[in-house]
Amino acid sequence: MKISEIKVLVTCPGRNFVTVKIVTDAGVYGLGDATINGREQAVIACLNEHVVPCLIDRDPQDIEDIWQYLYRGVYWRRGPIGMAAIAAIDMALWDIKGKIAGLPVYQLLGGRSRKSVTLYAHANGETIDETLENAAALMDQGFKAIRLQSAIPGLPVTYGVLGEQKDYFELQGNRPLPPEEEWSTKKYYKLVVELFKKAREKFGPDVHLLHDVHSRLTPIEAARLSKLLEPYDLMFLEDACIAENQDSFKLVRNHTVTPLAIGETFNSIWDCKELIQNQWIDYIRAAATHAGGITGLRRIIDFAAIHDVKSAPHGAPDLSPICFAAHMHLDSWAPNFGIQEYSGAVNEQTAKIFKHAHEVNDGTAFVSDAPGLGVDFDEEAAAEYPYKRSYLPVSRLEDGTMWHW
Ligand code: KDG
Ligand code: MG
Repeated sequence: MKISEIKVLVTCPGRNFVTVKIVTDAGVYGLGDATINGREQAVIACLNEHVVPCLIDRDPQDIEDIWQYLYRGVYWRRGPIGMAAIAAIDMALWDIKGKIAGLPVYQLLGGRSRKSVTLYAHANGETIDETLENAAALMDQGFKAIRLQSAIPGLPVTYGVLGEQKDYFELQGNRPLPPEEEWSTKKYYKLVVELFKKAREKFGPDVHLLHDVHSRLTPIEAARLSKLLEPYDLMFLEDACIAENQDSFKLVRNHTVTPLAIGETFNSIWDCKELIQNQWIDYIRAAATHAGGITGLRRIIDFAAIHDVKSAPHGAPDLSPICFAAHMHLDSWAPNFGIQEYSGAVNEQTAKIFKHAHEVNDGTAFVSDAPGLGVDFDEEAAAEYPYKRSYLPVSRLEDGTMWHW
């Protein structure tokens, strides 16, 4: 069997998605997600110019060799662009292998470790009361784990809370440039501790509560927050601070028993080796699209398993339904699966393009038994929504200093 064609397709049904379609001479094709929010064209160029020409006429069944060829065989290893390109090719090859075998990908990984995949949903609000009302509505739908984010009084925009705006696209208006957001740790501490105090008062001890700091704190500030939140028993605190220097998490860890999670921007096992082997974190949140596909993420999950770290893959709306499917197969298989992030159903336009039979019910996802990843891509429907340039925001401290977003 040979790879006869590889298409790199971009569509914007509300936000940009980059999809790779590998076509074989046997007529079977596979799909992969290569979306990097705000850097889509860089991945497209990397794939079209540097990756696709090397793969034509190769055997699509050689998943491991192709992964090594694109990773080890390239002098400029790692990095988000190169690893997203590898990821999309890798997912598409697993999709093809499943279709040839007539098996869903989770069977190729070793079979299921559980019947279904527990999800955590997002409750966001302009006020604490609104956030808690939204959380109550999610609990009524069956969600047993909920991420709480609430607007910070005194700051014009807060991460995760967009109010009337549906997403960052709308914040950018007709002149797409990165919107600027302001940050104050002092104002945040007060709000977030109050949020979790009220949440426990209202919901009691059983529901799993989570929170994403989105890397806005320094390591010692992160340690302080983790400690302040201890009485409210979080399932995990996400991205408490940046971990480019992985030692930062040693500092946080040494001050708290609040479980810690990180990893959505990681590209390979080398971004989290110390975090995992020193057990400074409890959940690794890497995504198949950004960490080298199913092959790359499976390696991270296996390494995490022997250090008692659980998987909790990224599930933001800027990962396409193909990535979500790849995660559900990994989640179904992984012996050390923790929880899957779920940011809600996709919009109608996206559902028209990415068709699948995976189901979400009662706060739980059920992976489809269709061969491969179980997602199809309607190229005609996708062509109705052309690419639109878009950026994520940037963040500054109140005195104007550039800060982490
Ligand atoms: O592109 C950025 C988003 O993926 C990110 O802000 C989402 O932090 C995120 C999360 O936890 O889903
Ligand atoms: Mg996050």
